[in-house]
Amino acid sequence: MRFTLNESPRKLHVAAAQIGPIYENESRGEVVERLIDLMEEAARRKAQLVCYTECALSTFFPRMLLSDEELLKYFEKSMPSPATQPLFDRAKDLGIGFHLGYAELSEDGRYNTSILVDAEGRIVGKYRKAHIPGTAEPVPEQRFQHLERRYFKEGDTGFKVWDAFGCRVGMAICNDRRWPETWRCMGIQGVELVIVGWNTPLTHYRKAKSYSRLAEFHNKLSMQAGCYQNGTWAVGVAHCGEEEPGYILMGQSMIVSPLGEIVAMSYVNEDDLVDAVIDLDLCREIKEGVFNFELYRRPDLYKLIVQ
Ligand code: ING
Repeated sequence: MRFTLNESPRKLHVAAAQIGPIYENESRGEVVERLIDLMEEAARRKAQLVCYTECALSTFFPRMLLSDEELLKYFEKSMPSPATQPLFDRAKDLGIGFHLGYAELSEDGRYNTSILVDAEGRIVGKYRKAHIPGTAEPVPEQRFQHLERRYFKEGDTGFKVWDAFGCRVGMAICNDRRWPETWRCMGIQGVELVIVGWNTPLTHYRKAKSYSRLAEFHNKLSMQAGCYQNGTWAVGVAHCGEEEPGYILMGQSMIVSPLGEIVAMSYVNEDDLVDAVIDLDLCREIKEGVFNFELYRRPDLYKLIVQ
């Protein structure tokens, strides 16, 4: 039996570095150590790109109502920041690229942000979360809040695609993955790999009771549809586990093919590394086939979508 994958000139070894519960009293330094442990495992497995999750540096603080002062301790004022410099240094030593989601404090406001860093330690891409879920005001009867609309401005970067790691790479963050427009904007730019981190509370807010049993299905549905309908690979990375008693975040870090198949997925709710060697030329089966945009797409009929 011929092992042909190695002959594919465009293969990339990617890894999803899932992070388990991060407790409120855990320091940035302790979290970065966990991230570096996962990066070293990725390097041992010869991965070329390790992907972290959304807001990977702290507990998922939008569950709490915080004062402006308490809030600021969760934000990075620069990138690299003093806390994340060791991550950049280790990555450069190991010659491995990475994706990182973090809470960004910039001169024009607070954003839910992610960056793509190449194997030389250069930030080659930056994305700010467009679709900000939850509420700006606490919901009185809820034990856990989801105050992302209080803490983050809606992202202004739009959905870009960069040439990196020998392919076309895009980024999205959490709720973005549920919106087909996110994927299509990158699909139109020829994306071949989408990296998306998530913090998805299984303990859905009260009004979502009707579908909270479907949380894991909706996650797979969003990821698999996005990949298939745009002919792209995706690496999805969870921040998961029980952050405090009764507040449980979903896992399911996964790698999905352009055919819409989940080729690897985490089956635990703690720190975990899920990796795969992906064949980027598989995207062409879709991009030149069933979803050949040039041939089949009808933008003349889609104006409603942007009105
Ligand atoms: N979290 C959730 C997500 O989109 C959510 C918010 C949960 C929206 C369930 C709708 C239903 O996965 C973040 N951080 O966006």
